[in-house]
Amino acid sequence: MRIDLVSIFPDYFGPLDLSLAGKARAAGLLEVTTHDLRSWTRDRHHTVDDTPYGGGAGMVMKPEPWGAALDALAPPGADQPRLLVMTPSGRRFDQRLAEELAAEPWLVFACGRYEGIDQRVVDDAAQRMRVDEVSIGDYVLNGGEVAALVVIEAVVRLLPGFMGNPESLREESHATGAGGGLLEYPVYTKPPQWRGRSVPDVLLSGHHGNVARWRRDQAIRRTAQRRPDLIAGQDPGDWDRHDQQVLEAWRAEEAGD
Ligand code: JFB
Repeated sequence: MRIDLVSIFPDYFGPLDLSLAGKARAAGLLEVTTHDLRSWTRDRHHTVDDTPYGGGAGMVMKPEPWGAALDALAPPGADQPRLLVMTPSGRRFDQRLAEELAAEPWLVFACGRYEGIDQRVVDDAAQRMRVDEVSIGDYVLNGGEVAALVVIEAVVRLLPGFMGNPESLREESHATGAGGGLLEYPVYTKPPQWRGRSVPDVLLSGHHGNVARWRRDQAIRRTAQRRPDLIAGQDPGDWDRHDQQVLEAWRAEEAGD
């Protein structure tokens, strides 16, 4: 996969040389290039912002440098990337979108600052490439750089050949597909006693069936407690009688009976 990142703060992307994305790059699965938007300005002061039409607070990113950047990275008529424009008013990023993006050969991230990018940049690019305006969640950041790092980390670990064991991807919280959509069970390691707290006996029992059942019970109880929205979205075909009983027992406990 090829990734291009455009920003006025390309130094934000330093972490991509480390750990996850760093490994993927070393393995030749990923090629990342960062770009300074100001290199596509033409005035002496390398201006990238201006006051908003219609008035209001803050500044807006001018369309010309963004248009020149996208034309340089993806000349009209040549192969086109999928463009991700990070914005608090975008489509919510989730595991489904991460999986979709992991199947793309080429992503370009537009990371704005100030009050965002002149909307005509998105509308113009969409005439020749797939464009998604994407948000990583309902909170306010100062710019798109950190959001792009979040998306890249979620996508890169899904690249075929990146993870040693694809089984480990299937069991995770927010995994999609059959059996997915529950939060993960709690995990423990040695020592068996720590500060007066024991590891649950079943995990030391060596009884794999009981371990699997206990973990599923814990996943159901945790999900009901923390993310009732995920319980509502479960496929009834994935739930057996015992699962249903665990959920009912949890609800009874919560109700105090
Ligand atoms: C992304 C950004 C700003 C308008 C602009 C560019 N989940 C998220 N929260 N905030 C952002 C985001 C994502 N993805 C985000 C790009 C930009 C925020 N800003 C600042 C703040 C409020 N309204 C500029």
